[in-house]
Order: sequence, then C-alpha cells, then structure tokens
Amino acid sequence: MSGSCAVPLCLPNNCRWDEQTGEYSKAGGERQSLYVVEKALERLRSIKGPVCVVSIAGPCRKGKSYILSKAFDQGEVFPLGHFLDPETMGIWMWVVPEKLKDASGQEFTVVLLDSEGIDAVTSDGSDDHCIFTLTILLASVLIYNSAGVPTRTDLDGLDFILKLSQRIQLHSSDSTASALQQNEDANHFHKTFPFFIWLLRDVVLALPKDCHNIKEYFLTRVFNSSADSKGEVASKVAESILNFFPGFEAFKLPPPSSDPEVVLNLNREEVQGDVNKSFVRGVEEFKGMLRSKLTPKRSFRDGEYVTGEALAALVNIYVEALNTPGTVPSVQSAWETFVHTKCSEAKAIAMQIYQSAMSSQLDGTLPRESDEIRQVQQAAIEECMVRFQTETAGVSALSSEKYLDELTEHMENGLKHWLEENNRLTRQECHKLLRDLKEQHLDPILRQLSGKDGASVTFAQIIGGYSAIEQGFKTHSRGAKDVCAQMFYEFHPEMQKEMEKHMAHLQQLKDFDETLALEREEKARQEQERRRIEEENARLEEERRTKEKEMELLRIKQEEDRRRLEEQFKADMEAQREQMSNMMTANMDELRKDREAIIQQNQTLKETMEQMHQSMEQRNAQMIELQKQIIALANRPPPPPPKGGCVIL
Ligand SMILES: Nc1nc2c(ncn2[C@@H]2O[C@H](COP(=O)(O)OP(=O)(O)OP(=O)(O)O)[C@@H](O)[C@H]2O)c(=O)[nH]1
Ligand SMILES: [Mg+2]
Repeated sequence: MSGSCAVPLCLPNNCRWDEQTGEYSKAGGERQSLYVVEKALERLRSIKGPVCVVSIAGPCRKGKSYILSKAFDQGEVFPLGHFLDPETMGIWMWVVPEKLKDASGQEFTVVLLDSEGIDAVTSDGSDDHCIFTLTILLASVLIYNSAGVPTRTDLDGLDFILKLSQRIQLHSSDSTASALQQNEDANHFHKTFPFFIWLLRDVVLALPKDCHNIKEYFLTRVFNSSADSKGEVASKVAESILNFFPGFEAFKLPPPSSDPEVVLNLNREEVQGDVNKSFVRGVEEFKGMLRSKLTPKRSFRDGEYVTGEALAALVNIYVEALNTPGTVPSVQSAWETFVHTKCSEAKAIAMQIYQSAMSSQLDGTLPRESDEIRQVQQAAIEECMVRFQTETAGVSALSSEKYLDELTEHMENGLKHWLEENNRLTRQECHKLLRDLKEQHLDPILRQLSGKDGASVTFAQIIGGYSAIEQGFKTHSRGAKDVCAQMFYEFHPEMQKEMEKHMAHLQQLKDFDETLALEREEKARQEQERRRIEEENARLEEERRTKEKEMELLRIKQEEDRRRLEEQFKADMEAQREQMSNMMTANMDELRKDREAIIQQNQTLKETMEQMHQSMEQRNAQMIELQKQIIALANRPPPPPPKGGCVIL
C-alpha cells in the first residue's frame, strides 16, 4: 500500500495485516494477546528527535478515526467504518509529515495513534483493556471521544480508568506491588501520563446558564461529588481523571449533519457542502485547542525526552509486559531498559568507529613516533564522541555518563595497546639497525686493532666509528623516540663488552681518552632520560585532552538537560496550578491538598541539578590532579649521573 495510509502499530493475535498489499483482515479465533507490527516500528525509528503522541480512545463507532486525521488535516489516513461492526482493531499509527515546534522552539514530530473502540472487546464479556492501557502509556495527549454529554452515572462505565492504578506501575518494583505502593504510584502518574481531552460528539443540548463552557460543566456537574452522595465509582473515576492525568480539557462538537447519507460519507468531497457549518467551525476550534496542548512526550526521567526510536522500544517493552500474565508494565523499568539498550548500542557503535579509525590510519605503518599515534587517537576520539552524542540525543548526561566513561576507558586502553605495539616494533627495528651500524662502522676498526697493523689505529678512529653509529642511528632509526633513546643507551654495555676484549691494545693507543668515552655514554643516558620524561609528559597531556573532550561532551549535554529541565519544571508548575484549580471547581478538596503536598516535596529539579553539579566537580578535580602531575614532571630535578665502574665507550 502507498505511504499515505496509517499502518497498524499493534494488533490482536486474531488480526492479520499484509505489509505488501496493506490488507487487513480478522482471522478469527480467540483474542489472547497483542503483537507489534515491525513496519510501524521502522517508521518510528526513522523519526529523528522528540515525538508528541496524540492518541484517541473511546467507545466504538463514534467518529474517532475521522476526527483524528481531520484534526491534523491528514486526509483519510485512518480507514473509517461505515458498518455497525467496529472498524479499527488494535492501534493504528500515522506520522504527521510536517514537524511542529513547542513554545521553547523545540522541534517535534506528531505521531497519531488511532485505537479500537474501548467496548470492541468488552462487548463480548471479557475485561481486556490492554489497548487502552497501552494507549495511555504511549500518549502525550489523549483524546477521549464519546457521544453526547455524559451524566454522572455514565462515569460508572469508565471504571477502566480507575483500574489503571492496578494496570500500570510507575516505579519499578516486583510485580506483586502492595496496594499502598500502587496508591503511591498513582499519585505520581501525572508526571508521565498524557494530557486528557474529553471530546463529546453530536452534542445538541445547550449548556446550563451558569456554565461558560463544557469544561466548566464537566467540573461542576459531572465530576462534582457534592452532586450526589451515592456514586462511589463515579467519584473515583472523576478523581482518577484529575489525579492521574496532568491536565484536563473538554470540548464538544455538534452533529455533522442530520442527513444519515452525509454522516456516513463525511470524508467524501461531494458531501462537504452539506456538512453543518457549526460542525466545520467546531472542528477548526478543536484543532486550535489541540495544537496548544502539543508538546514533546515526557519520559519517566525529567529532562529526557522520548524520540521516535525510544517510542518504538517502549512499544515492544510494554506489549511484552501486557502479554505476560501477572505482569504489569512499569514506566520506570521500560524507560531504564530503553536508556540502557540505547547507551550500550551507542557505546558499541562508537567503539567500532574508534577501532576502524585507528586501524585504517595505523595498520602497517608502525613503528612511528608516538605523537603521531596520539594525533590519530585524538581524531578517532573526536569522531566517535560526535557519534556517541548523536546516538544518545535525548538521554541526559547523568544517564549516559557511565557509558561515556566506559567508552573513554576503552579508547585509552586502545591507545595503550597501539603504543605498546609501536614500542615493541621500535625495539625490534632499533636492535637490528644498531647491529648493522656497528658491523659497518666499528667492527672493521676493531678487527684492524687486533690485527697485524693494529698500531696504526688511533683512538680518534674508534670514536669516529662510534660517532658514525650515533649519526646513522639518528638518521635511520624509526619509532617511539624514548624507546630509540633507550635502545641507543642500552647498546653501550654491549659495545663495552666488545671493547674490553681489546683493552690491552686500546691502552697502548697514544690518544686513548677514557673521559671522552665516559662523556659519550653519559650523553646517551641523558638523552634517554629526556625522552622518557617527554614521553611521560605527552602521555599525561593526552590523558588530559581525552578527559577534556569527555567533559566537553558532558557539558554540552548538561546544558541541554538544564534547559529542558527548567522548561519542563515551568510547564509542570503551570499544569499543576491549572489542575488544582480544576480539582477545586470539582469540589475535590482532599485531592487538591494531596497534590499540593506532592508539589511541596517535588525536589526533582533541584536534585538533578545537584547531581549534575557533583559529577562535574569530580571531573574537575581529576583534571586539576592531572595538571598537577604535568607540572610536577616538568619541574622534576635532573637525574643523578650513573654510579659504576670504568666505561670505555
Ligand atoms: N454521528 C456522527 N457520525 C460521525 C461523526 N464523525 C464521523 N462520523 C461517522 O461515523 C462513522 C464511523 O466513523 P469512524 O471514524 O470510523 O468511527 P470510529 O469511532 O473510529 O469507529 P471504530 O473504529 O469502529 O470504533 C463513519 O461513517 C463516519 O462518517 C460525528 O461527529 N457524528
Ligand atoms: Mg476507528
């Protein structure tokens, strides 16, 4: 089917959907579980950045599919049913192509979820509210669509809202959470639950005089417990709506037409002229109100937003929980599972990038100067940190820090490995070079010294041979400079052994000068020490640079987190105030007081900021320590000259 139609996100096991033809059929058999459609997940994963999920739920055959696509001018993306049987089964998804921005300028993608009628399954006597539960878990805005204005007694039929407290867990704890825990959780649902909009269709009756709008009517008549004393379930349902959801709005639409032909074909071009003007106006007003409620979907953790990819992961996790008897989906553990998976994946991808960047630059090129290897390392770090950052967009610094530390450690170990390999190859090559140079420049003189014309050899000639080795080594040695210097220094005892064999002859030479030889060796020793310190310095410097990169990335993330947290906090406060005023109007004073107490305890923003601050302080301390080590190394006094016996060369 073309890309202009919704795809099922999740279907009951007795429904089939053909990806190729887009055909959907009811296969029969008992409904036992739900399954997720991969095609829809693919679409979700392709959404970059945050999503806002607008879901619609409510009784069957009440124009849900129609209004959802109409509210976003999306044409007929959700198929409408024109028969008495329920049309939509499971949850169908459409991604609005045009991106929107919230008040702070944050861009987001709107995902529409059209769900089956709430009574589609319950009509056969079962108590399956999995689809409704899933809709709540996934939505940022929930449109509850029903016909006519409900009375207080109608609220009794909405006990599935009440039951959400048993069907959803906010915090992860074992599946047999106590009633007390459930209650405690339910008091915090509003932090992740969607904004609740009650949309009433085919409303013909006028509002009572003392009600300015349908929302006021709801709060003062339908939700108000003082209206009657016996409606226990109704009271609880009303309280749950205001308590579980972060905001409440109500909206009414008149009937589209009195002509059944027009109503049935509401989507057809040819009947548009016959649609009631008041309905068309109402739909336009509804669109405006709905838009004002659209914000990126909040995750369990403040400051982290739900991306298309995150939503795809959550769908899988929630559906699996809903399909497992005795398991209740947990918002916290689902989010933590996603964050863990995402960060682990990002780390693995970054590690792969690091490995191939290093190998492509270094394989077959060793031995070479350690600084060159460090430059390659820095470029590789740069590349993989950028990738790690893009992969973990939306995940806070606090959540990704651990994985970033592991990644940094991996790269530091990687560098260690490359440097060690480089040292080994440097040693191997220097060893051979020194042997060749000695053979070429010193051995012929020594042979001459012990030969028949040994008397013609001068000590200056021997020193010349040494200088030729030194020069040749300087010109041709490759690899880590400290290792080269060390190899050259370590070559002296070997030469000394050789010299000792010729001691008798040497001492007879007119210009034999022991101090000159000693000076040569001391020079080599100092050179070795200098290179060693340089190397140590470069190592610390490299460590500092890497830590600085890591800190820079975390700082960028934290800055983002701080901005988002502050915005969320502001929006939260506003929503809380509004909802408390709703509670007051609905005469739910107890509930309002409870909420007030929760707000008082709400320390999240402060705590998160504090944690962020602490982690940065720790990293700063590490940097200061590194800096101290670098300074101490630079100011280290020169090493004492070696003690020991007579050195000839
Ligand atoms: N009376 C009335 N009919 C409507 C309205 N909006 C759409 N319809 C018609 O109602 C019928 C069902 O519309 P759908 O949008 O498929 O309703 P639904 O709630 O999605 O139905 P299910 O998916 O089967 O639960 C169609 O013939 C629509 O043209 C409305 O506001 N009032
Ligand atoms: Mg429908």
